[in-house]
Amino acid sequence: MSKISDLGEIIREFGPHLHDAPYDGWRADREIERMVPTHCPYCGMQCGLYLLVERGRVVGLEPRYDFPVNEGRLCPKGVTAYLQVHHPDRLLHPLIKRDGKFVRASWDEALDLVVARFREIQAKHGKDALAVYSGSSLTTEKTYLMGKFARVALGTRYVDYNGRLCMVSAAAANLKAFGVDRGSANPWSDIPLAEVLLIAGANCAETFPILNKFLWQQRDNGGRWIIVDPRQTPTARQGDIHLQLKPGTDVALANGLLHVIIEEGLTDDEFIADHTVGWDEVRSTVARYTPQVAAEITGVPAERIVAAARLYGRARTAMVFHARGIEHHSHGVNNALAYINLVLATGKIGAPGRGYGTITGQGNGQGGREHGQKADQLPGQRSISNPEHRRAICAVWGISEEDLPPAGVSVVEMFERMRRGEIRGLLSLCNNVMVSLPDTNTVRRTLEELDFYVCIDFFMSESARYADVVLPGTAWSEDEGVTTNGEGRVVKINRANDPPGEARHDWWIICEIARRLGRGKYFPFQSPRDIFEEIRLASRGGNADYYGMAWEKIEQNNGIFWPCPTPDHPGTPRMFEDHRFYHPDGRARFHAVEYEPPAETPDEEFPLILTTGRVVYQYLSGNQTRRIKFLVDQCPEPYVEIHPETARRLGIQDGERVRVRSRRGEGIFPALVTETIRPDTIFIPYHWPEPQAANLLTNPVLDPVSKIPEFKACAARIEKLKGGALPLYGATRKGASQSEA
Ligand SMILES: Nc1nc2c(c(=O)[nH]1)N[C@H]1C(S)=C(S)[C@@H](COP(=O)(O)OP(=O)(O)OC[C@H]3O[C@@H](n4cnc5c(=O)[nH]c(N)nc54)[C@H](O)[C@@H]3O)O[C@H]1N2
Ligand SMILES: Nc1nc2c(c(=O)[nH]1)N[C@H]1C(S)=C(S)[C@@H](COP(=O)(O)OP(=O)(O)OC[C@H]3O[C@@H](n4cnc5c(=O)[nH]c(N)nc54)[C@H](O)[C@@H]3O)O[C@H]1N2
Ligand code: SF4
Ligand SMILES: [Mo]
Repeated sequence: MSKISDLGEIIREFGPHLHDAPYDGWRADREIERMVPTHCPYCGMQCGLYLLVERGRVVGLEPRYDFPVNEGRLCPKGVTAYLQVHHPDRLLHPLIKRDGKFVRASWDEALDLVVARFREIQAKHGKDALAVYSGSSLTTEKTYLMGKFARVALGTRYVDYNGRLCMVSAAAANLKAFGVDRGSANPWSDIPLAEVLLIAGANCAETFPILNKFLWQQRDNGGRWIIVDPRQTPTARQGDIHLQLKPGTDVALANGLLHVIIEEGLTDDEFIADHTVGWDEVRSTVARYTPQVAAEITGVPAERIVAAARLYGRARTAMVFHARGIEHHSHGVNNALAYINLVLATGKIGAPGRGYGTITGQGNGQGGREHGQKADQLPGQRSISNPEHRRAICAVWGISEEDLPPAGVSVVEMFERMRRGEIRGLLSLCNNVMVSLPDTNTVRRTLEELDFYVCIDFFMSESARYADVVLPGTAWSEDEGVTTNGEGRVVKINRANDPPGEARHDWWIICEIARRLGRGKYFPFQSPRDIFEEIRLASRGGNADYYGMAWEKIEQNNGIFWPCPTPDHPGTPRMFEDHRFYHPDGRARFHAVEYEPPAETPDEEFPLILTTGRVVYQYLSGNQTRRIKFLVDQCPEPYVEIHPETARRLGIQDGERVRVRSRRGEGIFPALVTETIRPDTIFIPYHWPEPQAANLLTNPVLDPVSKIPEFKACAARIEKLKGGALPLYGATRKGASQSEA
């Protein structure tokens, strides 16, 4: 039988329903009893805000002027974030599925069932028959707990996290090039000091709106921007040079830029000689990428490539940033390495205004990839395959080395193993695979076939609907802990209200399952602070060293940048200042990379390139933002961006509903006919579930190193619907890509 007997009933009970600002939040006579300083739950900027508490309820928020990242600014998601807290859709008690329907259960009943089923599965199929899938919208304390829980409580090798869909290509490239993975080598306050910014595959205006504060300061100082994106995004429109490349061709573009920089004598030969390894191979590789060759592959005119190379190469100070546009590819790691080559060849790193960064996605995208919830990682950015690292962590955890499982596999590979029946049960916290994993049709079948699936969330997600047990966890305002923002700044999240109904803290739920599995002595935590204290010890001596931090110290300093190895250490806002990198010889590594096309390229049957991404008004799988009326009013549904030339050829009107099809699935979307996209490319924002999930179409092929899926390029076609589809204005018109930034 299907795992869901009545979807309508689930939606009626658990939403998504729309929720607007409660009127009494805005009464003139309201009595705010507390203003709790904390940070936005959404993106990696981690803007500072106060939650306003009245009679124990969060009734509003105010931006924090004292927090240097946002200085009183918030974006549309930030200002409405508090509406999640007492939202009518909140999950208030545990649910157990019986005959395809969710039935209310007590905590004892639900947890006993979880433990009994886990034991049964492991007894029958071995320890590795269970998998844990976690997230990075969690505090670092919880992310640490998830890695430890998988390895120590369940004893399974299978644990991974949603940063696998997000940051891992950049992380792998950083590790290869610099020997350490801190997304941004520089604090964002360096941005205004750069003469030139090169921003590749990042639509900051929509995805990191408050970063614009720094970007515009840089412009005010006379700075210039080079933007690399297949779409003329709100970010690209503000740029000086827009390199509107074909999706998936960044290596050719970056190699072409470096070719020109070498030709024009703009390399920093002293820096290359003193601080790097591998230059000769890179130089001979890029020799083949003349501007003409690069133009041929990327579709960007050769003279623009030359102009951009000169602008970046001649600048005294400059910074390179990239995000998922170059990383969500089957060659995502190579894409990032190609841009890092530019930075190293010109020595533009390690000084104010000279720098590099990948812009981290989720609120705790950085912290969530440091302390052991990655398939191959142990706390402190240690490797689970390194005997010395294993020894260090086993000593902290008090387990013997034989009991520490080996490396697991990435989430997409875990799902493959579920499909093959090797993994039979799944515990997930903080992700929504039915929207966010590629190839939704296969994901759905996999969830249907799992023996046992437990989901911890505070809203019923499209994935949780397939669970056997749903446990109500806590929203960000209900717990304490730390997150690390995209700069590497560790900040403190504070508690404003109690969990509603019978909802429990995520960390309590995990520790309680461990206790009931008989592993309680390894999880003695009474509070998140206890967990933080263990992270300090477990990260000590690792790359991401938090040993010198304390919650109070973090709050007093408006955050502390890691590494912070000793209690008297002030933290490290700017990495590589002395041009010492983290490889044993202190040198950074060049990597010669060749252009290779995406796994799927257009052909007669599927003649267009589909790329996917975001809009400013929705967040990730949308499980949090598709319930907030203001955000839904601005952008209620996905759409497909089509160039007017392509639309004309297919006879498609702006606003008309069309079918988009790929080798894996199809969906119906209103057409947004716009000149801002390349004629060979279409774009769909991915925040919605079936039947309008962009991921019904995407290709689950992985980068061989980082194992990130190719969300940003697959082959697709557009079909006109028979019977004439009604144009739909309004909804799509308000899509942020259409608005002037
Ligand atoms: N509003 C909002 N903000 C968010 C999020 C959200 O969901 N909503 N999510 C957060 C998270 S987790 C993340 S990871 C970040 C993501 O932040 P971004 O990476 O900025 O967001 P995307 O829209 O996924 O992709 C960025 C751009 O890549 C371009 N692109 C597509 N293919 C290519 C290519 O081959 N090469 C190049 N150079 N560019 C390409 C797209 O046109 C798009 O404009 O945003 C964070 N902030
Ligand atoms: N096609 C396509 N697909 C993509 C992308 C793309 O650009 N294109 N981007 C990818 C990227 S970069 C990312 S990061 C992923 C994100 O993909 P997911 O991580 O799967 O999506 P989220 O919406 O973040 O899911 C988080 C879930 O956990 C819940 N949650 C949030 N915080 C907490 C908490 O503190 N406690 C508990 N218990 N629950 C919590 C939310 O309600 C939500 O249901 O999507 C990826 N998928
Ligand atoms: S920029 Fe990011 S952290 Fe800041 S308010 Fe918007 S979503 Fe929140
Ligand atoms: Mo992300």
